[in-house]
Amino acid sequence: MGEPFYITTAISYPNGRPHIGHAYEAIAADAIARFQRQAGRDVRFQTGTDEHGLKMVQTARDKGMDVRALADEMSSYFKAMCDDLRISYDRFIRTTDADHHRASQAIWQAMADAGDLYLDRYEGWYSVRDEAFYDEKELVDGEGGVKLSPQGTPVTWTAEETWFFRLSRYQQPLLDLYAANPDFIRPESRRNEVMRFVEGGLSDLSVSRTSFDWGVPVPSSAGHVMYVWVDALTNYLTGAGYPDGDMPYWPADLHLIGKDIVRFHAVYWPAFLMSAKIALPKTVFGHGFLLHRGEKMSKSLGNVVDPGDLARAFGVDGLRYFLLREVSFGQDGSYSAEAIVTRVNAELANAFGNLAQRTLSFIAKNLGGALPEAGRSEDADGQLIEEVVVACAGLKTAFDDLMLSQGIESWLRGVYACNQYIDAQAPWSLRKTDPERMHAVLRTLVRAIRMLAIVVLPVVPEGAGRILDLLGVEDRDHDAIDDDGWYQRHVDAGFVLAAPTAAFPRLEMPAAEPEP
Ligand code: ME8
Repeated sequence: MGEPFYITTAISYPNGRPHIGHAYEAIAADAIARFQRQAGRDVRFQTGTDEHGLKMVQTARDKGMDVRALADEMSSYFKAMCDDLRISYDRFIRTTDADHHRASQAIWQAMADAGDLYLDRYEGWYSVRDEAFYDEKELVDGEGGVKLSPQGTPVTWTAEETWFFRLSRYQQPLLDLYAANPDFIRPESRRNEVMRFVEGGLSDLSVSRTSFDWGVPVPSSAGHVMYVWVDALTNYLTGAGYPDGDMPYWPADLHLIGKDIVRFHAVYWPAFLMSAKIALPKTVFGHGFLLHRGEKMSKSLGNVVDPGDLARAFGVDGLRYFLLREVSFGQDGSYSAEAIVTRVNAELANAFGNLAQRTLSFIAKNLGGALPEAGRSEDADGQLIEEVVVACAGLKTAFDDLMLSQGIESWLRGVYACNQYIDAQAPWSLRKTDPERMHAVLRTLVRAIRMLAIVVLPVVPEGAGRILDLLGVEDRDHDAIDDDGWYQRHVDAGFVLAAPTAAFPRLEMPAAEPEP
């Protein structure tokens, strides 16, 4: 096993059903996890649901449901979404899990032992939607003079006795951390935002609540439950085995989250960990938001679509490919049915799917499925392989640096090079005139398709997996890409190709866009 690589998504609030933003984050994390597994890392991938807090209590009350029943039901939809989208998580954590309560109480105790917790009275603004406290100076005026959080959500005045965490103590240690580790917060724009915020000064943070009891009980403090973000952030440690054992996957390599919750992950979380004397995660990456036709998704606009419906309409691979290819990772992106259909048909179905389909069915039909022997090679063959090697290396370098769309662009350059090659070499016309040359061309194409299918597996695991299954390719790690001997060994082993079915079917424009 290689070096550990621990990657997490945010854990979602199960106060409603999952939406495309949740699907996007899970898909991006999954592509990175699959990529790192191929690179030989010992990957641990965690996702899940964040089930405590006032938002859950209020939603359950509005629905006339028991809060635990609401959490159970909605959490199951998030898990089903992950399974539908082929998210290869190792653990789907629920913050109501017993080991998570233990971990949360252990980190609380460690912060208390460090002298960082004290009891006082909290008076200030709270947004239930964001589950966040805000300073008066951060608020903005909404319609009719109502006060709104900087995220545009309603705030209410709260006053209660709570435990406080001495966040103010960590201003300088946090600034030192950002300065010493430029990759701690990515991308750069988010890093700058966080640095400005911390430079502005940090107030101590209220970290317990007494007005409701749906949370992790504070150790030795009857009537207090932890502020939901304290327990939510601790999920990453729970999944790593805290507080028992040697925690081989900690510190986390990557917390992948949306831009709206960077402050919690890049300010509060490292401060809690420093206080508890636990190693800090290496990178917090705040991805952008997904918009529908350029507009924010919201229940009131009626444009919140179930990701399961999108996957049924466009295929799991189609949806995954579109999201990772279209959105420059870290920035906001927009989707629509036309954009998905256009992109998937042009790049996945035509450029790559059709290349594989034409090549493999030609071999199945005309050579009885036997992979051609060497034939008579020409310079163009070596050139194509070289271009494909460069394209695959480009994807690897980009994915390693979380530049997902750029990685796919590099892969596409390899795919387009194959298309130009097949058009220029026209193996179909060589069949009668020059079979020796045709053999060399087909052989080159099979080698190129194998490499391109392996490297794109993290993005489109089903279709690329189907092509590799057809070709009888078992070894799918990065090492296999550069295995020049594969083809000949495979031929020598007498492999016979079956007639292929399309790995990436063309999409039809749906008569109506999947409805909310
Ligand atoms: O914030 N586009 O949960 P959540 C892209 N429980 N990403 C989006 C999005 C959109 N339109 N809308 C939301 C929470 N997200 C907390 C996290 S972690 C210890 C606790 C992202 O269900 C959002 O940024 O509101 C977050 O990363 C994730 O979906 C879950 O959001």
